[in-house]
Amino acid sequence: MSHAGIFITLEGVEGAGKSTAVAGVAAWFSQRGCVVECSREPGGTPLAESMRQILLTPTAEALAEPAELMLLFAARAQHVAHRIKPALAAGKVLICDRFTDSSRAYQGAGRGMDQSLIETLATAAEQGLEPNLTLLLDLPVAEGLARAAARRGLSAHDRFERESADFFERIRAEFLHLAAQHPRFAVIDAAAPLVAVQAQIHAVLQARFPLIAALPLGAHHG
Ligand code: T5A
Repeated sequence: MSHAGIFITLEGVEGAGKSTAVAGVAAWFSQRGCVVECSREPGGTPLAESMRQILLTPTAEALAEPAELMLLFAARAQHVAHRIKPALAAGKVLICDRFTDSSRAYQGAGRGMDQSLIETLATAAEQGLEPNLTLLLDLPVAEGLARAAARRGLSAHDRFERESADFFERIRAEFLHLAAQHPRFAVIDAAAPLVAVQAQIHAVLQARFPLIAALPLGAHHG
């Protein structure tokens, strides 16, 4: 593609299947000749990945809530400036596992932090960037936590996975609230079997990107 790229984000509670879905979205675009990059938040650049370590690793010194919020946005500012914007400027499809909606849901609804502060930080970090499409993988909290636990096996919970079911219920409700407000969202029933989740995602991509959907499979275009 020679024009500005496409920015797609995936959101949802723990274990919703975002990482799994990222690969399916990437395959859909690359089979149609698009150049794709996959990334994640917090993280996505070497410095932002260092911040991810601080954010996810439980430590004796508790991370204060404002520090958590500002560190998330510091990582996001690095990611936007050094990875996402350059990829989009090069005409790529950038697919990101979580973005600012996770801060609205986890820090805003989950932790109860000031949503207007979150929007101020978002304006500073995003520099006008907005996803073209946000796939919300929605499923009951208990199911997501069970999937995440099964995948984790005997390894330790990260800082967020230690939170209560209520915390994740507030997050799920906020994601659904955001999806009802912003047309860039598409809600996917992520409780369905994997093949049905993939089919829903393909249908959304087909509807939102009809020109790309019409390209022959295996096409390469500049
Ligand atoms: N955070 C992040 C904030 O608080 N604020 C922010 O602004 C940001 C950006 C990130 C943490 O940071 C917090 C939120 C998070 O707590 P993380 O390790 O990246 O930490 O956590 P998650 O993003 O939640 O990633 P997970 O790996 O836990 O969940 P996924 O990616 O949604 O799930 P996935 O794809 O790994 O699948 C989980 C398991 O379920 C299976 C998979 O095979 C896998 O084993 N699965 C299915 N099983 C049955 N049916 C299906 N349809 C399935 N889909 C997947």
